[in-house]
Amino acid sequence: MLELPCMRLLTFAPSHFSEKARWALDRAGLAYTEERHTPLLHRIALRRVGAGHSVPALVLSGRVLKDSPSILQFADEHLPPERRLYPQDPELRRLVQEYECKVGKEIGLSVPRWAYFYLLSRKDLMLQLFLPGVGRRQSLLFSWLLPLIRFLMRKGLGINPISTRRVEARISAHLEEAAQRLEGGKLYLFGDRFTAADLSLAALTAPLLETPGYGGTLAPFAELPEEARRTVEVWRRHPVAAYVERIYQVHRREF
Ligand SMILES: N[C@@H](CCC(=O)N[C@@H](CS)C(=O)NCC(=O)O)C(=O)O
Repeated sequence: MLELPCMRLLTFAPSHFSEKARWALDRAGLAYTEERHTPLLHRIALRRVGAGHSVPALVLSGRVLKDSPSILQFADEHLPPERRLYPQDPELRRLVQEYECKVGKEIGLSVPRWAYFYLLSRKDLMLQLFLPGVGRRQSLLFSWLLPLIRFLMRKGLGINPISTRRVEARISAHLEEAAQRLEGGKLYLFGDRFTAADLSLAALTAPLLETPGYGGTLAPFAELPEEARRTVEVWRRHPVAAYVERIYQVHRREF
């Protein structure tokens, strides 16, 4: 394992964007300390290190990487050419980067909006999801401030029944498109190797599918309302679910 001084990865326990970053750092064999925070209170820690307003953020000595694509690119610099996440071929590299950005918008940003519609009002599930690994003081504060945090998150993310149907349709459409890309028994989204595109699609959909090996916390399926369970069941039967499971089995711990 390569030791670079002072690497800290700031995350939320259930965050799939954080899982993306963890996966790439693990793949590159880079040692880091994960520091978990909770929504809204995380902004204090991020401001202190000069990051943006979202997790993951990777704090290195002298600089901060403020989002998952820059963390993947940094990790990639520490991988041998045959295990890189971004292809050497410029055209293929462009396609992979374009896809990483697209799946971040269409699945990445939609998953929390969809899930919070069902979870925000459940204090027990919110604490179960967000508190593992968080410091004692922040845990108490999060638990105490949850009604306010819930209100601000609902308002800030525009969570309501109509937006929930909209993000649900966006997730389903993206899964369809990915399935088409994989048609004909293709193992990977681009070219014949595992790339940042596969890592991104797998990490960002895994919490919806409860894929074995997912490194973040998950809301227990049985605790979800019936309506949410029905949607998740449809997604779990989608051909992309089997692809995500295989990508996790083969590539999540291959180092
Ligand atoms: N484009 C960013 C998106 C990260 C993102 O949306 N993170 C969520 C958690 S999964 C977050 O920090 N939300 C809180 C906020 O934006 O205040 C990335 O790829 O890292």
